[in-house]
Amino acid sequence: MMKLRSSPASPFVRKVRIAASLVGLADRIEIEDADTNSPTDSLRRQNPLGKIPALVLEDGETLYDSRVIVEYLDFLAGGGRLIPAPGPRRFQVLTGLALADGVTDAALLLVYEQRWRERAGHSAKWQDHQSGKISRGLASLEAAPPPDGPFDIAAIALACALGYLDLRFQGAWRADHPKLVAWLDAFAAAVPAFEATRFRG
Ligand SMILES: N[C@@H](CCC(=O)N[C@@H](CS)C(=O)NCC(=O)O)C(=O)O
Repeated sequence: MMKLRSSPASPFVRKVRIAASLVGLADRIEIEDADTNSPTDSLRRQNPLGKIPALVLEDGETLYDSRVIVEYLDFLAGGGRLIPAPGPRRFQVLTGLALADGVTDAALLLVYEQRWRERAGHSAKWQDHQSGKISRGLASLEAAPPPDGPFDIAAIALACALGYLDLRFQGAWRADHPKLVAWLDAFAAAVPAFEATRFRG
């Protein structure tokens, strides 16, 4: 069995779990929680960055980050299912992935600001800077929403970004992004792993 170092609320872990399910490899992956804050957790030996997800292969080698893991799973499944083969479409999908992951990164930084810094150290300027990435990213996706399938790595990443905004920011994005709301509904209906990996903390 491969081992996925995880945490139940992580949007990047969710992306890998949904990808694994879509390519039919979920039953070859054991989910093992990691404590990213603990210096003694083996995670920091598996991934010096101390970040999840990290996928420990059967021979002990570890792959990270989520994009690399998804590419590996796609490769194991025969290739070209979640990430197109080299060609123009591949670069469009990878750019869509970068945008969705960038929204998630900015949302995580906002959460980490609350979690890691004392209140007196909170910076409105920094928070605005990160919020701007989220709002511009969502505005550009609302203007040209992705297709309602087939769902590739960019679509999975977007669903996880929106799911994370629902989880940590009370779904405030929904009011101004009706097309993305409809898109996420279609994704959830077509991809049962989305609901199955929802954090219920
Ligand atoms: N680019 C990475 C981002 C992973 C990431 O930010 N993971 C978060 C949890 S969702 C984490 O491990 N945070 C702990 C830390 O930054 O120390 C990926 O795609 O896997």
